[in-house]
Amino acid sequence: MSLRPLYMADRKEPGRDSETAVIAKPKAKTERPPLYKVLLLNDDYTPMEFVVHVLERFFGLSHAHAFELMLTVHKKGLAVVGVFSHEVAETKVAQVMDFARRHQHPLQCTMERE
Ligand code: TYC
Repeated sequence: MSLRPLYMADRKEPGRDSETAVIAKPKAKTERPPLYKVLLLNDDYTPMEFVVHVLERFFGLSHAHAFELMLTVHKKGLAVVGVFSHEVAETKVAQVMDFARRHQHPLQCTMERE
């Protein structure tokens, strides 16, 4: 014969109510999806102003930041111009490559896993 009050009759753990119950913390194992670097490559023919425009238009950079990054690519051969999810990186690369092709510039843009 139970001595517990009637309001606890259905509870599995005597003495624990909903305010004091210990709940096992779920293990935080939600993995973040990989990120991808979008790289712009230097070449000898694409006009500097065109590259600056690309960086402003497709990567949302200010004119000053776009100019600085264009110069980095020009001097170093390549630079990371952004880091995105796989889908967004693919879209950026396709937009840049299509825009360059339509303007008949040999500008190259690629992506690689971070
Ligand atoms: N090297 C080009 C020039 O002298 C400019 C340039 C910069 C081209 C960056 C491509 O990704 C590039 N006109």
